Formats: sequence, structure tokens, C-alpha cells
Amino acid sequence: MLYPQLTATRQLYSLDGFWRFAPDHHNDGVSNDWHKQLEADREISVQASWNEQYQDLMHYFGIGWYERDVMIPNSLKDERIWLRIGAANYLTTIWVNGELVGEHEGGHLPFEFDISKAIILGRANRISIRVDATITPDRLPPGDVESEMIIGFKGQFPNNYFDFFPYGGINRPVNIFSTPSSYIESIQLTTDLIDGIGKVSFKVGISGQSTASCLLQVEHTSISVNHSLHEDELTIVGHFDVFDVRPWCPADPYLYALKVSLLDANGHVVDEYTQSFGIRSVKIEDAKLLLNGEPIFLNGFGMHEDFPVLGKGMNHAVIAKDFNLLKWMGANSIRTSHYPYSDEFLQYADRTGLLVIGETPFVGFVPSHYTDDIIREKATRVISEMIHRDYNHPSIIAWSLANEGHTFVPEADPFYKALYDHARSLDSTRPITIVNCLDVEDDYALKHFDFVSLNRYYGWYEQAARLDEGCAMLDQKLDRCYELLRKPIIVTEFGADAVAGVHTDPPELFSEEYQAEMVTRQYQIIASKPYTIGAHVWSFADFKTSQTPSRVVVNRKGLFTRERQPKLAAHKLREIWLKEKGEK
Ligand code: GCB
Repeated sequence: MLYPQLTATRQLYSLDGFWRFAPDHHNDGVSNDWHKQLEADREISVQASWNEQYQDLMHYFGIGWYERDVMIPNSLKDERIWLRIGAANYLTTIWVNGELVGEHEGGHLPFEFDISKAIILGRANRISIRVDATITPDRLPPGDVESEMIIGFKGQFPNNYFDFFPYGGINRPVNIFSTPSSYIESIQLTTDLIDGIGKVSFKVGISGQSTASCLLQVEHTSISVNHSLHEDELTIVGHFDVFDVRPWCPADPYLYALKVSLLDANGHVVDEYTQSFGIRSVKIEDAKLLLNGEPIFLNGFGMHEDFPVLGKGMNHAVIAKDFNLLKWMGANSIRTSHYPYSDEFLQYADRTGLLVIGETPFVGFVPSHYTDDIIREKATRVISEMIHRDYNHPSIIAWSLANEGHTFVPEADPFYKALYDHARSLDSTRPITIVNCLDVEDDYALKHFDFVSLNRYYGWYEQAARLDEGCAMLDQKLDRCYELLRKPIIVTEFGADAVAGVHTDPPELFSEEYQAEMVTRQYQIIASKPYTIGAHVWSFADFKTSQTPSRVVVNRKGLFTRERQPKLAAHKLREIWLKEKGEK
């Protein structure tokens, strides 16, 4: 699936803004024909979660309906017309003019449907969208799994049992776009650097048959590949070299642009699409993470898509602010905890040189999931959707296939091995990990992965308020993990809650001082180990969670408040990171 783009051959319309909306408390919207005419009781903003827009929706985790009438111009007469949603949480069903056009399961990846047949040109068309945000054990991330929980939060409200708020609704952009009837369906670019030469392999998927050739040109270079199409040829593969290459890296995130054109027998352009890409290599060798052949240490954060009022709504200003603060901190990387982030976030990462570990929404799998064929099938599909969507982002340097699953049962072994093999079959270039929060002695899954990711809270959930003991434990557990697994380690989470404005001397739990001391001391322990490849603080900013006695309205482990103001720990860690970079 290609990100929608306005080109010489494609139109693009945004449907973001206000939509008519109604909660479907009794799940009788379909029987009441709401897909033809919604009994809307208000307007609501797309793209933003519904919860924080109205008080009565704050704790509404059911079904919501959206409706809007959209004029489609006559000029699109011979075109295919598509409706694309960047992400809606969780199960989305779409009708156009009362006709069902498609359904998609999953809260954090885009989907699109060809709506050409349901559309009438030159007049208003009714788009009706039903989003079911119910929390259940067979959704990803799974919720309502209390009986099997060992790790996590029992008795939360709502009952999701993962530590972020299960915002519902259409959270990312909604677009209508057109393509010609024969069109470029997919572009996949794989890059490597060998002896200073950029190696690029391409795979272009084509739909429709009225094209004679495909032209690939790397803009601002002399690179051009002209491929004549045989009848029925729908996939083109090939490669080219880039001499005098500018490798993509945090200090110089140079992006090339590949213009792909489909041409008819007379040489007229049928379809055109420009895909940006960076040329870089990522490898794990001798317990080191190598970017373009050089060792790199990941300093940064786990974070969330979360902001007041917007909930999980994609917002350009919030993305700009967050990247600005990451740069201010001297961070070079993040993990998209705990689900794939928006296209717009990842494009910004490509342009600014942020290194990203892209994570699935598999948070907190419990043992019964491992033997459940439906879960296995869904998880496999999500991995495919994520890798297909994100393959071309140079910023994504690794995949994380799960966060804090219950991996201490033997059934975890084949389950995670199968996920690994599936991801590897789709992407042979990026290292793959899963995130562990248990004693590695008891773990059945980590051995299958390329590097080890650990979430560790010594000095917080364990050795609480005893920071010296917590630091000693971290030191010892890291060494033990490496001794057992002999794989490079990133600590993907460590940190402490701090309520901004709370100060104590000596440092006590929930004070800014305790958080600052814990984060800086533990960072230095992690960074001192020869086998570590990164340290990601949990978390970038405070974020909304379900309600539970251990959460003060929001999770307070942010180094920034939810409104993005720095706490003491942000200043202290920044000093260390800037010094390391020689900037202070
Ligand atoms: C974790 C989870 C993360 C939580 C965090 C915490 O290990 O991965 O989702 O928010 O701990 O603050 O407890």
C-alpha cells in the first residue's frame, strides 16, 4: 500500500474535519439503518479519538458511528477512487451510499478500499463508518485478560490490562484519492552499502494491464531504468547502484526520490508516483549494532501517541514538538511502543534522522494466546501489514514483534519463533527483537531473536525507594543476561514516576529528584557495558492510562509532562547526552 500522494496522475482529497457522530450504545446501529442515515447527536473531529472530545465519551469503549457527505468531481470519470483511513481503533466497517465497501480489523495501521463502484460522480456521496472499540481478549492488543495476568495491572478500569488508554475512534487521516485504472500498486526498496557504493534493489507491483513499460528515475541523478513489460507482468524487480552515495544517518538524513512512471505503448504517462528512500545498512555484528558499518548506541525513549484532547489523534504540531524535544535532549532514537505509529511520524523520522524500532501492537500476550490459531493468524497479518507499510522508511532500523508477553511457558517458544520467521521472510535486512520483562532464565522466546530488549524497573517496582540496591541489581542482571544469551542488549524501558512539581530532599518516590537520580545513574550503568546497544528511558512524556491505584490519572514516568514541559530528569539526562555528543 502506498501513502496517498497528489501526482500528475492522481488526485487527493482530505476528509479530516467534523463528521456527524453517534455512540451506538446497544449495538443496533446496523438494524436501525445507520449505514444509510445516521441518527447523529453531535459533531466530532476526525482525526482524534472520540474520548476526550465529550465528557460522556471519556469512558465509552463501545461502537461509534461517523457520517459525512462528500462531493466527488466528474473529472474522475475514468479513474479508480479509493477511501483510505490512516488508522481507526479498532474494528472498522465502511459503507458508501448505504453499500458495504469493506471492513478492517486492527487499530494502528492504515487500510483502503476501492469505492469506485459505490460512488456517484458529480453529487454528494454518503460515507458511513462504524468503529467498534470494544476491549476483548482476541483483539490486538488483547484486553480483558485478568484471569491469566501475572504481569500487569489487575482490576484496572477500563479492563484493558495494558498500560495505555484504549482510545477509540478514527485517529489518523481519512483521504479519498484516485488512481488511473492501471496503476502502481506497491514499491519496495531495499538498500545496502558495499565498499562505499549504494546498492538498491526494487520491486514494483502493478495493477491493470494497459501499460507497456515502467520507468524508474532517481531524481537529481543520472540513474534511470526502463523496463518493458511483458503481457500480464505485474511485478518488476531489479537493482541499481548509486556511486558517490550520501548514506542516510542521523547526522545527514539524506533522502533520495525515486520517480516511478508507467507508460503506455505510445510513451504517454499512465501513472506516476514518487517514493523517497534513504540508502543505509543496518547489521548486528559482535554484540554491536552497526549503522553503515559503524557502531551506534541508541539513546532515546519509549513513547506513546498521546496528547490531551486529541487522545491518539495524529497531529502535525504534536509531532513537530516531540521531534524538537527529542533533538533538544540529544536523543537519537525511539521505539514505537506499543503499536505502529502514524505514517506522518515515520516520514518525519526519515527526514530528521531519528532511528526507530518499529513495534507491533502485541502487548501482554498471555499463555492461552499461544495456542490460539485465530490469534496466530491475526498476529501474522498485522506483521505483514506493518512491514509492507513501513518497509521503505530508512528511519526504521529494527522490528520489535511484542512487548512483555508471558514468555515463561513452553508454548511461547514455537509461537514467537513463527512470528520471527514470518517477519524475517518479509524483511531479510532488519534486526528483529521482542521486549522482555521477566527473568531471562525463565524465558522461552528471546533465543529466537537477533538482539535482546529488556524492560527493567529496579529501584521502582522492585527495590522501590532503594536506588543503590536497584542499581546494583540492574548491573548484575544485565551481565547475567549477556552471559546466558550472548546477544547484544538494549534496555528498552527503565524509569520512575515523578509528579511534576513534587520535590523532596533526600529523593523519594514520585519526586522529580528520585526520577532524575534513577534515570541518570541507570543510564550510565547500561551505557558502560560492552554488549549494550542502547538505553531507552520509559517514558518520553506522561501519558493517559486506565485508572488504577498505581496511576495518578496518567502514567508519570515521562521525562516531560503530558503537555511536554521538561522535568528535572530531562535536564539532567540532556546534560549527559549532549556531553557525549560533544555539544556541551
Ligand atoms: C512496562 C510496560 C509499559 C508500562 C511501564 C510502566 O513495562 O511495557 O507499557 O507503561 O512498564 O510504567 O509500568
